[in-house]
Amino acid sequence: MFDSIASKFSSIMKTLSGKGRISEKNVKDAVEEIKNALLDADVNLRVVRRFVNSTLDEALGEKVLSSVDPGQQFTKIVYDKIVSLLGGTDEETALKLKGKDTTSIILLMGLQGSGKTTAAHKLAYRLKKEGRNVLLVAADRVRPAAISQLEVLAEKVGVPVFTAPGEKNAVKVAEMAVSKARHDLIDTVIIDTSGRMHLDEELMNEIVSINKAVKADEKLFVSDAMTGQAAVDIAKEFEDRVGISGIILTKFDSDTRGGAALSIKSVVGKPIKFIGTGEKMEDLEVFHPERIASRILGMGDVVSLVEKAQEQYDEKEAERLQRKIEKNTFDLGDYLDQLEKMDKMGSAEKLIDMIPGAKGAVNTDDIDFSELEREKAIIKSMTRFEKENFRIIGPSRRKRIAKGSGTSVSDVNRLLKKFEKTKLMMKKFATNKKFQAALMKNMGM
Ligand SMILES: Nc1nc2c(ncn2[C@@H]2O[C@H](COP(=O)(O)OP(=O)(O)O)[C@@H](O)[C@H]2O)c(=O)[nH]1
Ligand SMILES: [Mg+2]
Repeated sequence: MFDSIASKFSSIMKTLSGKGRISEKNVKDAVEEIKNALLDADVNLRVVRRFVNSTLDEALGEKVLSSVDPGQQFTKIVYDKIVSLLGGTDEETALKLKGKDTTSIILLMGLQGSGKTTAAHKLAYRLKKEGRNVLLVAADRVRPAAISQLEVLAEKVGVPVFTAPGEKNAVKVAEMAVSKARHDLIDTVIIDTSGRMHLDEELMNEIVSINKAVKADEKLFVSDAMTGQAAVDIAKEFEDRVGISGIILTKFDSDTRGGAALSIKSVVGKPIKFIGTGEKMEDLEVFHPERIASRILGMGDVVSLVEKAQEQYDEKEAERLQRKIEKNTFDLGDYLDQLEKMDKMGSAEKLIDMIPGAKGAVNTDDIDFSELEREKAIIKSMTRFEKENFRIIGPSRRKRIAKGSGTSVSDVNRLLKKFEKTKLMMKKFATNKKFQAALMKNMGM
């Protein structure tokens, strides 16, 4: 998502950056291009108008035109606008659940196929990891297969599911589940409900009744990002009828233009709390407007990247690695470790999206995965001493390593050259903090 709008925004920002002076006309032209980019991304027309007018107002003010680096100032303004367009503060996006000594209830609602059942098990997985005691409730009594779908997913996560076989009435199912949860001292109940293909009265009434019966702490509207502006209208309808506390935007991993994500907060007035980025239980991320905004502006998503990487390592190892990078003792053995972890960290594509400057510059089609396999084989053919001291690997060692790994001397040469370069880069970005500070500075913060 956002690929096309991101490439447009990056090029708009580039035309203004680095200029010592920019004229009123420069600003107006840039804003006009921004307007077109937003419209192309299928952003709500009224939202676009508001965005454009307020950007123009600020950008034409004294502060920008007469500043030392007007391009940077302009970027900062646009960045802030996108952040507020996308959504709220961390506090607004956090789930509002009660303490673990009582039972909190999360109600999921939305159209059929929007990803409710998938989101239910993803939320269960996340909350279980946070130490909560979760019960999933199959309150979709319309689709015959819905109950077993939730059962299968719940089993994957390892949480119980309340199915109430034979009960047709969703409100009753929800009520029974909640009283069972209270009795069993379960602290979190996630209710998966039914959806229709279109909005209809019956569906609305059912949700209203369920909510009346259970008084949910979180009423999350699950919305398919691929639905575009229609998703925004439907969300508004649910907000008016039931009242929602937040939005889960699913299928963020699809290549839609991003219009729904950029409009829904302004139109509905409720924050996006999570995004679904795949079909598996771990593919649910907390929504961070700042990160998406910097992704759209081509600044990359350094913070997400660092977090994602760190999730995979236990903290100790991360610290060890950090120290090695700081002390410049990162060796080929460590490099091999990283290569082997890459599979765990998700697709290379997801990662590249988040590296500043890499978007557009690196095409995942260009990544030669067989090359990475070759590199692993080469390093595995080295002695420990060689791994720790790559500079001692002279011609005869190279020959031996190539033979041992079934590669050629030029493959070995290439790896060593690349490793040397990597070490240089690491030296530059010695710590994440410094890296982040550099980025902030770059953005004029
Ligand atoms: N790629 C992707 N697929 C998703 C995501 N969320 C749900 N899906 C898929 O969308 C389809 C409908 O999801 P489901 O949870 O059954 O929708 P429901 O009818 O609202 O309960 C399923 O095939 C899911 O695997 C997501 O974030 N990314
Ligand atoms: Mg479902």
